[in-house]
Amino acid sequence: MAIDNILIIGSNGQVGSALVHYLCDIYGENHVIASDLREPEQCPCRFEQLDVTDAVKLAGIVRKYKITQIYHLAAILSAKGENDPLSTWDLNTQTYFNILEVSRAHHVKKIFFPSSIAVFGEHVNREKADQWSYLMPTTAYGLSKAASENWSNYYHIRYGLDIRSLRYPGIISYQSMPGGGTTDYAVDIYHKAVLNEAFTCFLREDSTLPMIYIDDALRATVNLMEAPEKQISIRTSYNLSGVSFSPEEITAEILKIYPDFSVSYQPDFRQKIADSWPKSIDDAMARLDWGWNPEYDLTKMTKTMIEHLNEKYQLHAHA
Ligand code: AKB
Repeated sequence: MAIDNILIIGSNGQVGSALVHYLCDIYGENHVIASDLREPEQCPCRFEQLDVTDAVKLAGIVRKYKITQIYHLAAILSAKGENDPLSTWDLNTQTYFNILEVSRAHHVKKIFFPSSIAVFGEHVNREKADQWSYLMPTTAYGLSKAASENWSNYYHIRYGLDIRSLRYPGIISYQSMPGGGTTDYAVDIYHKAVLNEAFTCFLREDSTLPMIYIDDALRATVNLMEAPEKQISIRTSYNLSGVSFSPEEITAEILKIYPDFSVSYQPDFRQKIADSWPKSIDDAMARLDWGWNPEYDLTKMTKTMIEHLNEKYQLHAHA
């Protein structure tokens, strides 16, 4: 059986920079092409400079490498998106339409589209958002994700494109820093702890949000993409759950390792975004359809993050 050729769009971002390595390990570096606006310092596979608003260039890359799968990870996130809502909508939706149309024209077999907990808003069960919740997002980012979920379903029904999607919670990773999100505090806090610096949190101490550790997020993504087509019953996007916690809970966990760590709270405009999102989400459909089960709780994630960041900062210090 021929091995797929996979294009990752947005390979320098928080998920992309970890996914490149994960996919190279599975499919081999000759079958993975990374792409982003700028060339990274290091990349385990071939890299193509790509601004995905340029559909012609995207089509050229798809033809050149006979791409059969696309992972689309380029987007403006929730907090940054509020600086310029219309440009956020334009960029997030236009890039997706380019990918859908190029895939249709060039027979790309599978597409991964990352949606987000940002699709939820008013009229949702905040304690545990159901898969089939009414979607009334309050950010431009959330609006673009909710609309794109429905476009995914449309392209599947109308053109038979095999698009698979997850509603990612906030992703916690050590490989690179997230940028422009409301859940970013939960990555930054670990860096500050390891660097022995005080942390000022832009959310209130009791703001519980759904999060997921990067290893679980990568495993979920590739398990979904690898699942037999007949097991995929949702063509908008699957709720995906990892672990839910608040700033005071993550702080308590870090204090077990760094007892002198100090955190203060200065909620800003991001608090309102966090308040519009559910505390946890019900991922029963992902469990049922393709066997999803997270492996990281808050304690395991904290230990692992701190180990990786210590390693990373020591390497930098000795470089
Ligand atoms: C954000 O905070 O905007 C993202 C997300 C939850 O999609 N991390």
